[in-house]
Amino acid sequence: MKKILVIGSAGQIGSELVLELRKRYGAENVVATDLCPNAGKKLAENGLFEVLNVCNREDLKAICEKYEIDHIINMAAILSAVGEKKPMLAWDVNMNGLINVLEIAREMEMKQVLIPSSIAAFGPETPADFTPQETILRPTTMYGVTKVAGELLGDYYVRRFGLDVRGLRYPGIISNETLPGGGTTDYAVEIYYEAIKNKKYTCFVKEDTQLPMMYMPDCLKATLDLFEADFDNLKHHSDFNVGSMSFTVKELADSIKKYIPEFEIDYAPDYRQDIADTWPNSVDDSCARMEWGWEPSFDLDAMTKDMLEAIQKKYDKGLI
Ligand code: AKB
Repeated sequence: MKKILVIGSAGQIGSELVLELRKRYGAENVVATDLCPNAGKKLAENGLFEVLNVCNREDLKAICEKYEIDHIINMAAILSAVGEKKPMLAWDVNMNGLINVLEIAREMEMKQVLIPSSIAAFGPETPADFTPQETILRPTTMYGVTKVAGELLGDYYVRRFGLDVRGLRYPGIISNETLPGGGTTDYAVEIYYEAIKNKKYTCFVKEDTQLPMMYMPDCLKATLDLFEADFDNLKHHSDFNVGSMSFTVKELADSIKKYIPEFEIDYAPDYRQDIADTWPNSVDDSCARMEWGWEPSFDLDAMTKDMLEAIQKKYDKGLI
């Protein structure tokens, strides 16, 4: 059985991914780690949990040895918006954390490392519509710089050391369990919470801003489908485009109005508009479809219905 370490497991994706991995591989085979002991409380209740700063190579190695880890999924990252406020922190966590993971995996001859990339790897010179898999990668954010470097490093470890490294370029991820923290696409989650609580939302990007997005069930599916894919079928490794849906903020607000007709939105663009303007409108994910059978399930209205029902339940129980 695989012995899996998930780093940054209390974050938006990690918190749900760990639970799904534990269902598939057994709680005793999935070790969740996070910087923040409190954030990991829920994960510690139903399985193994360790406090870990990915920048501390000795601690990371000790945990890998203790649990005889042979697969690492590294979700620890500083996202785009916080990364622009604290570029050195973004470099430290995203690059030094990553090289620690890759080096320990290489030294311990692990079976696989999965590292997330992002649509932030693209930049203003990248074709914005149906962005190809192979294209111009000249991001203008520190987060984007670390994502491109991470993709290149991952592919380097595959070629140079024969380590199995895989990664996806996540679009904005929308979910109702754990809030995202510090990203440019966070508006697409906040809007649902505000629609339920206050029936109105002030968005930090303009109404015609269009970005690729994905609902969490599809995000988990993409991550696990790639995690479980046969290495021999992969021509790409650390940089798969994965598409699902793509919409403007106005289209998102209109989708919410179908369920909450009184919902109102206004706009106060801030520095995150400049980041969003450098990212694609939509991506071509045909390589992911061909190499490991990627296929998304949710569209905008199906996601909106699900999101609003889930958040309404939390609201009714007094949880938000
Ligand atoms: C962000 O907005 O920074 C992230 C991402 C697209 O990688 N959600």
